[in-house]
Amino acid sequence: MESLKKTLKLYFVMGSPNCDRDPREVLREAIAGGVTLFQFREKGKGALEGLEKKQLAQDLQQICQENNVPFIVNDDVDLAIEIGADGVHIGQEDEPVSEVRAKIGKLILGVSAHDLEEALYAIEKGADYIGVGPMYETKTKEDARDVMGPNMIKEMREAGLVLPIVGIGGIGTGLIRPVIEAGADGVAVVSAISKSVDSKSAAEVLSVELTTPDLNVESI
Ligand code: TZP
Ligand code: MG
Repeated sequence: MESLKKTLKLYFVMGSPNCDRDPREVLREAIAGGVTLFQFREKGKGALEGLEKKQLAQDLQQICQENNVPFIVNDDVDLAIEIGADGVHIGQEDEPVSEVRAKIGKLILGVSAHDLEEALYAIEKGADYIGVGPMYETKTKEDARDVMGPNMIKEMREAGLVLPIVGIGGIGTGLIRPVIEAGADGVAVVSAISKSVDSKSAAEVLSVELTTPDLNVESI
């Protein structure tokens, strides 16, 4: 569990609809900037399907493998198994957690949870970590729930939840510390890295903020 917590520190989530250029290039830069985990989330307008989706998944997986960054697939459990991904991330509207756990065996299983009840249920059914969000306003996920803020993570910790937690939604420069201070082990980020013209620097700035507790971001 401790090693997963470290791996979750700077979790980059992305698919081709989140990029203004080749996702392979974006991922290479993001990893060079310090991303510790990657999730392939091929969703939204213009998302690839079928063989094209599989090809992109495998290209991104290879980049992760070359750099020792674990590769997680969003939603598509069959694709994850087929290509030998390191794990799967599912939401509340996807296949039941216990069924996914049965299918993927020991692979990493992440589940999105929006309150304590959903989190406890996911853990009971076999989740390895919980994604909680949206922390802040986001334009990336069309059907995102209302902003809950870092306080939801604090509530989960206060209720005794010890499993790894990652905060997601609207996270960018200057917004990381409240999420970590609320009890998250890491942050999951889409656009702050994927939409940057320099994804390496974008990831570097976030990574510095993650590892420097008293950093005054105004001073960078
Ligand atoms: N789940 C909750 S918010 C979100 C997801 C996938 C999107 C986060 O994207 P961004 O660009 O980091 O706000
Ligand atoms: Mg989903």
